[in-house]
Amino acid sequence: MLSDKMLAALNDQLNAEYYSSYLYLAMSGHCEAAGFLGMAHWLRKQSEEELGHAMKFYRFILDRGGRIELKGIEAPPGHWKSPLALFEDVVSHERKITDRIWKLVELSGAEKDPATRVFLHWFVEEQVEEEAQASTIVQKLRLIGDSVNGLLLIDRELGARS
Ligand code: OFO
Repeated sequence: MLSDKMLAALNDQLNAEYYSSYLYLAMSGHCEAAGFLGMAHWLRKQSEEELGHAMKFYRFILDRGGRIELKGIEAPPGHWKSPLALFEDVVSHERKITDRIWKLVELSGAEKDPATRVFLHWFVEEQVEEEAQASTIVQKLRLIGDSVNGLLLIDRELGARS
């Protein structure tokens, strides 16, 4: 059985994963409207992945006998001044999520809940990968600067995400 504190924190994380999905969908729409179809594709895939993360929390809460508490999803921003600014926001968002996951791990220790701790391991690893992927894109965008050719090349590369 989940403690009340653990359950509330897991339901909060469920909401945070939905917000991540919403944020990346907003970013995808912004990129598509700006003509960066590859970036839009990459971000839509990311948005779908985040829904998968949300459902992992949903499943786990129910499997542990907890109640799902869905809350309103905050509205994400809708405009970014450049692809670089947008992907910098991806990195900083993922860092915030990493921080949240690590705090959940700490709480699972404090609440003496090894099942939640083990469940969270997948997310600890996933965050390392997500931060690394987004940081690589930011690095490339910084190198590219204002080069239109460079932007079109990276757009094509991101459009190949399966
Ligand atoms: Fe981006 O990993 Fe979930 O939120």
